[in-house]
Amino acid sequence: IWELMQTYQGVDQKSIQRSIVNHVEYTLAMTRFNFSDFGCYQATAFSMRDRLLESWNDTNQYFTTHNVKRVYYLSLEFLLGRLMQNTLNNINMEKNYREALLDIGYDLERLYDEEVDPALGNGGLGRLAACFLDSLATLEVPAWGYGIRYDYGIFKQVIRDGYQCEVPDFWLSGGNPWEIERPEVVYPIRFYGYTEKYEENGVERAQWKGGEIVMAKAYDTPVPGYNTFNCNNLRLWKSLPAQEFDFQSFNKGDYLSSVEMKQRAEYITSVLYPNDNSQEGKELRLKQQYFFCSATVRDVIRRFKKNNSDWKDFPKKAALQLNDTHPAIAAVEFLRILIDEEKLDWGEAWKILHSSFSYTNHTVLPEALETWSVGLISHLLPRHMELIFLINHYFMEDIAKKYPGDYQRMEEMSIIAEGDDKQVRMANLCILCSHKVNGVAELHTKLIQETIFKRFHEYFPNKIENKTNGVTPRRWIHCANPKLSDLITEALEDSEWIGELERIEYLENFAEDEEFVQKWIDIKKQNKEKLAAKVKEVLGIKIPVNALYDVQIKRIHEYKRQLMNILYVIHRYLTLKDMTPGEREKVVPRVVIIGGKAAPGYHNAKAIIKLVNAVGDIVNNDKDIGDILKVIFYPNYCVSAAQTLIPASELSQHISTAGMEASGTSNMKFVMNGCLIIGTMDGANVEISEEVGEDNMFIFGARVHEVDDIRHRLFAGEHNPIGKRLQRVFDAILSGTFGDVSIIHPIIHSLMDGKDYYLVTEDFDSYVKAQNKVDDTYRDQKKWNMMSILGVSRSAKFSSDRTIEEYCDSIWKVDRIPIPTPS
Ligand code: 26M
Repeated sequence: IWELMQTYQGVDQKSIQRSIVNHVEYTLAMTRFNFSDFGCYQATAFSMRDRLLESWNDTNQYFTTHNVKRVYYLSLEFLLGRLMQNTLNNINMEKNYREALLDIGYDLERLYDEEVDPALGNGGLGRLAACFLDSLATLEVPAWGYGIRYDYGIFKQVIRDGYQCEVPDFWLSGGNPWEIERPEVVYPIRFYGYTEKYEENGVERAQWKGGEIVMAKAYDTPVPGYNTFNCNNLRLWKSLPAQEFDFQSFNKGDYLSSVEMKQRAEYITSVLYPNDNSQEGKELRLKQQYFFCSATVRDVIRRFKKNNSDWKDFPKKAALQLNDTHPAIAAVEFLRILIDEEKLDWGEAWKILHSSFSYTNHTVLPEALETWSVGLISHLLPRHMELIFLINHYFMEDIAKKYPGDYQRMEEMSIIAEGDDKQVRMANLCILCSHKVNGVAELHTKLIQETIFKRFHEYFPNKIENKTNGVTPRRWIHCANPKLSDLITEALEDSEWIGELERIEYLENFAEDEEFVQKWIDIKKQNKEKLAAKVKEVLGIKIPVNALYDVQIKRIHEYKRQLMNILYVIHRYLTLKDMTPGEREKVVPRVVIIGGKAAPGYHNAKAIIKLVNAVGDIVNNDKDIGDILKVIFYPNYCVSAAQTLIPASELSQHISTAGMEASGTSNMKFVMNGCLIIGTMDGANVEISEEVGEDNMFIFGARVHEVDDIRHRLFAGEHNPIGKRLQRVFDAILSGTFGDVSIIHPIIHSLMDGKDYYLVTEDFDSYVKAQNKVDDTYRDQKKWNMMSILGVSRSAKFSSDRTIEEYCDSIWKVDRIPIPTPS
């Protein structure tokens, strides 16, 4: 059989070409004499998938035979980004494919651009899941990602008249060559209905009956690691109508309602909810959550049972990680199956559940903490609601025993928030069901221990711990910035650093090496040129390459303070206008780029986008200003855009109100690409400053411990008078300097009234000072470049490989299992 497979698996030019052309003709049914770039992209992807499947199969077979412990990463979002370049680099075949394609007249880089960006995520949380998959595979950890195969990913952002418009992203329209449909892996999923109780040997169990059945079908995407034969899997579920059920209605003659039922079933996995750090309690969202959790838990149990017969062994074979509370219902589903179907008693079931589940918190924002109404859960998942009440009942008994009479504490710790509209607090449920809970940066973890989860931290002192986020250097240095990657490899004399980022420390020795620094400068310049060309192509605006590229790209949210950024830009513009042409020439030219999507229902975020566009329109067309200041709103920010923007940036903004950004992860990507940071002491910025040194960053603003007091002062009406500079900025906005931006006026007025929850006015002066320091430093290019190189050389901590190693050691207790390379 191995002999027969050589057609596909050869690494020589002819084999690669043969497999591509075969796919053109037999998979795509196109003619081999003339195929488009898109056709060639698809055929090339199929030929790569063939290779991946071989190691995918070997990996899974090996893990099954050796009955190893697996990690299951449950997430409603995986923001993968394009797969072709990453895959080719991970399997070390980029060069072979480039040459093979060139020989038949195709340019590999052009093919990369043919790929749609699979965007099944909102932002940081989804992208983190994708970086984790890459590190898990690279570290040879047996791991599967589980999620939803949405038909529509995050919407495409189009700007009309300066306002955001949302366009559906039907990413599957051209087919998806990376996935494998698994028609044989299907599970029935129940909704609604009722429960029937019965007692068995003194244990109360239930049968969940009636309601509706929807089928879950699996789609697999291979996840290759860097420089290993191991290949993990990402399994995404799609909803389908259940046949048997339809026939019932059909037989009753209710044809139309049977069709409607089918459509309702398919609707479940249609669309990713575009909220980021805010929740709305929509029934369809809860349906998505349960649908995916039930299918996943059943699949995990089926795999366990293939090789094991004793339930007590489950925690030795499976670790389930909940990516925020979104998959929380998986824990209850697992408990339900153990008790009602596997007939375990409560104590046994609870122990197994608790030893195998763990939960990551990604936010302290109150509007993002998930709650579901008891009424909705009872209606949709009646048995789960009963089990949640039971879990809570036993827990409240324990609390009452430990703190007799402390009703306040019981109220705080209860899973159920009492009131007219009783709510289930999903975070409390997750903490109880997990043996470990983690925050995503040191500061964030400390905050959850001391604020939102304070009582839990007192009661379970060893449960809540820190796992600082990380990002994969494969995608974020090696693929996004190939020239920088080559230079690092040249300096370090081999490419091992890509798989072991600790080695990058050695780069420090080159921070003042003139030849090296010159190459460093040239690479940044080339990346800036590439971005400038892109900006010209999408916006028709010419941006100068000799200016400082200042970038803020992330979801638009008030706490991230894009508003403060643009207010400063206006201040800079007004200051330039005051100057004589001679004075203006001495100012450091800047290109300010802001990009990001606003949740469709988030009015204030959308108003900020309008303001940025309006300011750009005026500034970019002002003859007095010319190339000294350009303001760009980069539309439809996404993973592939990030891969162009980050390598071209010189300064990036991470300026959230202290205490509000759990970690941030793009801050790490920017540092790895030689970009300097202007930022607050928030999230992972704190740890970045510890690693690279405070002198190598531009830190400003109120610190976490000051924020509460400042807010109290502001809201007690004791706000400082708005400074002259900021008042002038407000006046310009309100008087129409930037056209009709009335949508932002209410926000400006409340800032002037001191209603400034995010401390924009409070931090403004210190922000201006930091910006001045940026300009001064940029004038000293020698210093700037040294800071840039030092940043990269001290970025090793922020590799997601380090993060994943920590999860493996202290949460999952799993080992690295390299599979034998085929001879
Ligand atoms: C909730 C309800 C309904 C629909 C969607 C949501 C929802 C989706 C995504 C809520 C929050 C979501 O993501 C939050 C998020 O991305 N948090 C970020 O996580 C990153 C990784 O840990 C951190 O670096 C960021 O600081 C944090 O904001």
